[in-house]
Amino acid sequence: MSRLVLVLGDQLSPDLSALCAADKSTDVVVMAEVHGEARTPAHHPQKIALIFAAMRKFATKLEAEGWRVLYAKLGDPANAHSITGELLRRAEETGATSVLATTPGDHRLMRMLDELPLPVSRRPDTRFISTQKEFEEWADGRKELRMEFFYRLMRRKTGILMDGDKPVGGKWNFDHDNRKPAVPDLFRPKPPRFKPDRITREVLDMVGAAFPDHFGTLDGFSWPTTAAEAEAAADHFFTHRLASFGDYQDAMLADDPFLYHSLLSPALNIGLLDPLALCQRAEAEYRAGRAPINAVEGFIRQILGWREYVRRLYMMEGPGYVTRNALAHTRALPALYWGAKTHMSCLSETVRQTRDTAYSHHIQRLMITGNFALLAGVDPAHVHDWYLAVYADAFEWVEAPNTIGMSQFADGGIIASKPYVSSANYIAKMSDYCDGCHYSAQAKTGAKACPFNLLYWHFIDRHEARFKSNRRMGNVLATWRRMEPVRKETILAEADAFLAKLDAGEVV
Ligand code: FAD
Ligand code: DLZ
Ligand code: SF4
Repeated sequence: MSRLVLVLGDQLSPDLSALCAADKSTDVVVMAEVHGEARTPAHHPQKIALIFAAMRKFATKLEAEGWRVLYAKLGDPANAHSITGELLRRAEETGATSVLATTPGDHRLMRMLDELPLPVSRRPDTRFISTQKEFEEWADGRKELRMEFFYRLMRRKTGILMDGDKPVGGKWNFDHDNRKPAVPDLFRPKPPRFKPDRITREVLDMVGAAFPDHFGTLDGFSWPTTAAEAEAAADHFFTHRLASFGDYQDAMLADDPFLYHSLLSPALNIGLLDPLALCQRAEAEYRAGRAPINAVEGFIRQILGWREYVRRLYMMEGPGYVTRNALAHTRALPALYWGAKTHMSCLSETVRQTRDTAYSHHIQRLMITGNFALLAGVDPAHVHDWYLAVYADAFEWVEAPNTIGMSQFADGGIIASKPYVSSANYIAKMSDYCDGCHYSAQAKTGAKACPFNLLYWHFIDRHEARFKSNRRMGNVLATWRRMEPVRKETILAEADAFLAKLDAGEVV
């Protein structure tokens, strides 16, 4: 009796557990482009195009390897427009009586599969370096689940950047060396662009026509859509950009949004690259003397540390995680996140770049869009929906811990030991956004006062009671308490006036 083998849009890996467990001669692979996924939430058109183009090419590859693949294109008249609808349709069509699946990356789809009126055999997703058991044993009984300690466990487990039982370079973490601002440099190597081939062009046309209302442009689409292209992108990064990755990891430049970042997350998250192989390659660059330890450790920590940690935490915390709101924030997401005009140059640049490329790097996500939403008290569920929709690499298992936990402190401090909030100082130091901004990063009050300066103290004032026992917030709270009462009143009144304008939809 044949089974249906489900391959989702972010499961495009030859070693997918469901494929490994299936039998080519009897089982049938099911893949489907569906509105149910593309509109949950309304994803950036580049992200939809990336997934559909990569799915079509992966399906062709599976067929060439002898698999029978039933592939539904978005425009097929019989398309059931949901993953479960497609499985039921294909079961009827083929007479298959059960489904073999690799556990999906979000709780929503797991539940949908659990509710399918067909037996579903779910295999663990083995495309990670850690296991869920390993994480949960590590987490068991710990008061705090800090990434840094799980990362060390992963270093020891894999032997990556280890000399015997000691970390290479004598330290586990070189983050302190990774805070240099950048200056414009015309000769900085640019990430490679992958010119759309015939299949990608067909998908781009279709996506443009099917989702005209989604935020984001398709022009300039150049994401890798096959494993071979993704390997070429990785190769370019390791050869030309890894060595400076560490120094400029936190820097932001309006006209050079990618700097030395790898841009590998979309390909990695849909399964075109293997995380362990990327870490091993980075280590090889260090061992060969081609990249310094601060760059290589910094890069490896993001994948072996953060990526593994957030995956495991998301799975452990369960479906309720995305609804957490520890700071009880309720403001609606301001229209400027969808491109409405703003005088704040850091936000308008980051949102513009997001619209044009479906990408921004970590510090833009954390310290510009995330920081502003947190300071302004935006409902974390709205912030979560935005991040999940607008980035090509966004899948709930990785996006939600970063947004709900790291960025919005909405999990009450599971991931971050203190909220990632900052005034304009940090943005002025790490970027060139403030040059020529309508506001002044130095002005703390008055018409030109940077909104980040006003909202920073507004946030501290609102949450003083909550953070009074947090040692890492001690200095900030003490500064606020010591400030002249008149000055405090001015800051709070100006911040309130700013928020009122924001809520009224005025240009701020
Ligand atoms: P690089 O800077 O080159 O880093 C190398 C790789 O490390 C990335 O490709 C990525 O796979 C991994 N990585 C780096 N930081 C993290 C992290 N914090 N968590 C997990 N993996 C990490 N990353 C996603 O992949 N998907 C998301 O939906 C996502 N949402 C985010 C939301 C917020 C609010 C924040 C603050 C961060 C989010 N990140 C997310 C993490 C990070 O911003 C992106 O992984 C990174 O910007 C991807 O660009 P890159 O490939 O050039 O990364
Ligand atoms: C993100 C996404 C989109 C936009 N479209 C599809 C699709 O049409 N078909 C599909 O199989 N997968 C798609 N995906 C990826 C799924 O949403 C993803 O598998 C789940 O969110 C779990 O990570
Ligand atoms: Fe952003 Fe303030 Fe700098 Fe303007 S002055 S770019 S709003 S941090």
